[in-house]
Amino acid sequence: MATTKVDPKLNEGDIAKTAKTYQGLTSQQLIDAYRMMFTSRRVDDREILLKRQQKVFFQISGAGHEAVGVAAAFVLKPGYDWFYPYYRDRALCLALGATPYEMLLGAVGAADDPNSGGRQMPSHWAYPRLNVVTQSSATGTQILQAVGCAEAGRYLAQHPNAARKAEGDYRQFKDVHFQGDEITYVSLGDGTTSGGEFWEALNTASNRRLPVIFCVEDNQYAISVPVEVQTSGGNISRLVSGFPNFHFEEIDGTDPVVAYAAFQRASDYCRAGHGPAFVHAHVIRPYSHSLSDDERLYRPDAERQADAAHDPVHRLQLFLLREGILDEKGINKIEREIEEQMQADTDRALEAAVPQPDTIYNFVYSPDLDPTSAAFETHAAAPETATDGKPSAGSQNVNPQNISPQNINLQSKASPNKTMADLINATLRDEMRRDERIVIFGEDVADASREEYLKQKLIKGKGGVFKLTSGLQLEFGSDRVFNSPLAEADIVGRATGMATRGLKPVVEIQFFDYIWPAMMQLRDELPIIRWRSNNAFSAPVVVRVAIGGYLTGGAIYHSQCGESIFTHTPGLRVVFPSNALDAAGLLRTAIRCDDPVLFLEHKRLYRETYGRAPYPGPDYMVPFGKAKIVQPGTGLTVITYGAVVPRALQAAQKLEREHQVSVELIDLRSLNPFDWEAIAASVKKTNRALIAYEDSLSWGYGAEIAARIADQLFHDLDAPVKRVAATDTFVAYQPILENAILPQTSDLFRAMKELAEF
Ligand SMILES: Cc1ncc(C[n+]2csc(CCOP(=O)(O)OP(=O)(O)O)c2C)c(N)n1
Ligand SMILES: [Mg+2]
Repeated sequence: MATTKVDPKLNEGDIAKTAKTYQGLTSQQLIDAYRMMFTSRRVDDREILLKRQQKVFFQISGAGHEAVGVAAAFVLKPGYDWFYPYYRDRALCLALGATPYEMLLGAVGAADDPNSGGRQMPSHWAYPRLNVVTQSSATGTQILQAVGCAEAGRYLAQHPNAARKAEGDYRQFKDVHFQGDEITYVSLGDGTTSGGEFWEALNTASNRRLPVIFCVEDNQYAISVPVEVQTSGGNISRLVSGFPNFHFEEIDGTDPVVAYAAFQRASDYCRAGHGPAFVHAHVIRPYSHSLSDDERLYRPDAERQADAAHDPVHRLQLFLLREGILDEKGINKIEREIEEQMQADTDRALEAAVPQPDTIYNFVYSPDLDPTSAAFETHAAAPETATDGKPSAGSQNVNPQNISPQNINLQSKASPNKTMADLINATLRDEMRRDERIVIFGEDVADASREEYLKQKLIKGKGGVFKLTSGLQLEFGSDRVFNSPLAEADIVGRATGMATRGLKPVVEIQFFDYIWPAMMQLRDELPIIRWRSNNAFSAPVVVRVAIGGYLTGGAIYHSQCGESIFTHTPGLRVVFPSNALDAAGLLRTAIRCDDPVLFLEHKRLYRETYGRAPYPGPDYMVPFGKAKIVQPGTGLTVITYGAVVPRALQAAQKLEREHQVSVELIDLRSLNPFDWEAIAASVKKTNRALIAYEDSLSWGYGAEIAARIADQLFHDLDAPVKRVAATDTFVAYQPILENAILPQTSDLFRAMKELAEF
């Protein structure tokens, strides 16, 4: 065992009587470790007391997990490495540099709580100065984000210019820093290893040899469910041992010396670029799951007492005494100092200002960049000045008889008018040229993962099942455009981690129908990172999604809509263009803005004759929240978007031709935010409103618009507010059924006529 000199900082009484080191830990470090671990335990105890006094509102402890956290913090570097801890990592955060006072601010929900400003439960750590990234209560969502964080570090090291600031878009407000050899730490409980995202994260980290330390803090229980129910065979190390490229450790996580040595080996391995590490730390949980749980209901006394014998705080205390590093006086002195400071911190925290109710809307969206503003309203370049009007995605119309993407002909026609597919591809290309922070990934989006085939010109490449990303890998390289595994949570979770570091992932979900594995990330993570961290972190990802029906044969799983599920999520911008020009302008706004955006692309419109346009140039933008009046009218207002726009236009033209009723047709273009002013102005003029949408009728997007009109324009109405939408079923395969299910031009015509005649 190596020896070093006793640290001169040690006072007499606290004195280390030995110059030994313990797996590289000096006596002073062990004393510091004790200080941290004891502090962590005492913050828990204090919060528990405050909870019983009803001065705080929730408590979850890190008790029993202190040693492993302190050991990790001693090895890794705050503000240099990155941390995705979970709620038991109080000791880790303290040892990284968070203070007990800051933690108590979180417990009372103070305005100055650095974790969330009183928005999250205590122990949901976020310390930007330490690179501790905001986390949620959802077990396991942090793991894929940590993988994305590590990928971002590697990407930035290879593309250092991407870190530069730039004016005029989100980059102005996003500081990016990287080290080149940083490690991302992520922790989770034994129960959390049961979730799919854990396995997706391990798979990707392994495959890409990412510098991530996965720390499983195995306290044998997930609330009341024991580990053998979660994990086949009861030991997670055994199950993951086959992942290639990993360094594995299985340790007694109640022993800081053992844990320190394990983290040292793990970090050496990761920093050297060999790949990820897996530290399986056996720990204890002496305080029940949380204060809402009483473990005596499911754990007998004998089991709890056996656990208590491994209490890491007591063990280290005994170790320090036994090794003669501290004597009893020294221990008492440390503990007394901590208690005194705790009292002072508690008194201060209890007097801290609470957040004001009128702050609740702060940071739902970026406070810096407003995508509805005039800055995002630019004009199309004259066709000849457009830099790139001929992307490799084709202009051939989709044969509605066959939605199989492979059957789409890719030959561009000579016409200057391009399809929506063309213009989305061209916009992606120009934005990637302009902004090196953009990376594109998703299922099948690359031209070819086996890039040697491309280099040898053996193949043309794929570039998306609908060809929207065609040619981008060829131009920008395989580290900027690449395929993901077939796992939607993997796509969105990693993108979220990357965006937190400052990259701009523009990811693709191949079919809206398959977005649901990513739903936890899309609902509980991506849109809420800014709000829940009180603006300390943000993740302005663009998620492009092919959506919608009218495909003749699309059936249930290639025709779904469901946009209202996402417009119901605060923090997420949702746009849904109906034509090529709007798609280009809205996509550019989505990429340059500072909020996460769900960009819905209707498959039926990708290559439709309706709505083609020349490429509007590399700076064309359409602001969010601004509807387009497709045609003005006075007889009634039709509010719609997406693939219903051309159908409603046909119906409106027929109504005018046959019944001389002029219809004002509004294409909302963006659904959150939406253009209430345009709706209100129109309904005040026509006094009649019909909302038409492709999704099933009940609880759909139009329900909200109808309710607003009824509420705020009641006195302007001459007729009930009407809706036309799909039936309350999924979309069927047989075309006769599909026609009956989805709103058709004839349905729209009938509803418009009835409303006009009311
Ligand atoms: C996705 C999800 N499901 C359920 C819960 C409720 N819940 C909170 S903690 C927990 C148990 C977690 O157990 P484990 O991963 O072993 O961590 P431990 O609390 O034991 O440290 C559960 C079920 C949650 N937060 N998230
Ligand atoms: Mg557990």
